Amino acid sequence: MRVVHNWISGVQAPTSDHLDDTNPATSQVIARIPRSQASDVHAAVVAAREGARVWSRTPASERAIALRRIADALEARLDELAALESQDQGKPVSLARKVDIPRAIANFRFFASALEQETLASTRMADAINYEARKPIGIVGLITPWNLPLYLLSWKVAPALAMGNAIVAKPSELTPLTADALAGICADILPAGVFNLVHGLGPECGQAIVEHPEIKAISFTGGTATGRRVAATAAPMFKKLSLELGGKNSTLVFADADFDQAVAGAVRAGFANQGEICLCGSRLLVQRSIYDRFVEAFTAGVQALKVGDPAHPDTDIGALNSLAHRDKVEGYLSLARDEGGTVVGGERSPGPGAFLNPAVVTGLEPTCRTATEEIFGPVVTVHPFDDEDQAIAIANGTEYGLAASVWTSDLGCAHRVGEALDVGMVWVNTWLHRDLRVPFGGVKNSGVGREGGRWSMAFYSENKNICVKLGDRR
Ligand code: TXE
Repeated sequence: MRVVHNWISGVQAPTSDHLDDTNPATSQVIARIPRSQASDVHAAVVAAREGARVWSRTPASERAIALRRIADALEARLDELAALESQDQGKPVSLARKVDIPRAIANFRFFASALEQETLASTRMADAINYEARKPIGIVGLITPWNLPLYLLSWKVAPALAMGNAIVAKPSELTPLTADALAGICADILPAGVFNLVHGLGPECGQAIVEHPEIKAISFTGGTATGRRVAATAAPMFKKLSLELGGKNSTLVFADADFDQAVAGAVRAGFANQGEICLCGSRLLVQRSIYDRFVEAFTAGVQALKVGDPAHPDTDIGALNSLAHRDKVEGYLSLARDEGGTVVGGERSPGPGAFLNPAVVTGLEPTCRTATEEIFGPVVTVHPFDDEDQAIAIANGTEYGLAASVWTSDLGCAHRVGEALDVGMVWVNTWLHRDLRVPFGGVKNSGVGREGGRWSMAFYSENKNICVKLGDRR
């Protein structure tokens, strides 16, 4: 049984109360983690004060070196971390090894380079020069969810460190293990107090981070309902806030798309990571002329996905993140039937784990609850459309606005639809094809703000303008 502690001031800090951490594929308790309270968060903030003082004075070139050392340390333990992530989250170890951990490594290397390459603007007046300067915020709070644990934690930690901040971070209580490993790596590389990790429940530990007066910025990724609570606390305190929330993303397939490419793309978009990615394409919109043929091919592709032991190299779909989450997803399958849908798949697998076969749902109105609420599991609803306008109207017909993918061979259609969709990110003839320089984030109930590249650099720093009056001619 692994015993996980908080990491405060570069050392493990035990706490009195604990929570069990379970492997969702076996329902076995694999670790005990702290159930931290406000006092633990405050201890982390006290450590972060000293961390912020030292780190903000550390030259950018040295900060970049530290980020690269963290990346190297993660890379050296890639297989171990992939196995840990898979055991903790339920995802196939092949996915963790190919995506989650390599992306965490890339996050640190990317922001080390971004920091070294950054130049700031100056603006010339007739009798003065303005120049921009960046300052660290000080102590930032990072709160992350259970679907892509190290991928998303590193996405926030790397730029926060690059910009000279100290951190108080809280991973999801459901997936604490790779965060614990990262904290141990940081303890060996960063000055004491720069990276502090506290584990615990959202309403107790997470809330304490959001409301701590010395934590001046919050970057949160999680559900929309929780994001609303985080914003309600942080906004009156005038904290910088970045919210990456839920999604109910459409995959739009036009009749002129490359059929096989679109089928494969729609299957991947719908079911990667068990459908537990905020960017997953959980609403499949198909032009009517190819609808029947596409549904048949798509369903065959979904049924060919191998559901099973996340540790097995051939597994495509592992366990959902918890039995409770599986119950939530099953609740939506029942709702789908109640709303008149036909469900193919969605059966439980025998055994103690939170396994669920992927489900394809047809026959639903695109405005029904199943087709507009975030399920966050291996469930895709399929809907026909006649033309671009109808496809855009259906795709924009949810409270979310995170992402979409458009499959067509007509560039005009791709641009018109891409521009008309009320989302933060559109992929054309691909999905989840990511360059770390581009902005990431959503609109409507999918969140506030953008992170990624220069957007992250700006979020995790305070921009200052200094205007220097030039002396009169002599
Ligand atoms: O997220 P939560 P959960 C969606 C998805 C999922 C739903 C809930 O629909 O079913 O959100 O998932 C911490 N103050 N997404 O329960 O509750 C919590 O401890 C401060 C989409 O995992 O939002 C965890 O560390 N923090 C999302 C983090 O917030 C609080 C990915 C996320 O937990 C808190 C995950 C509070 N009051 C879920 N309450 C995406 N966009 O990728 C909880 N937390």
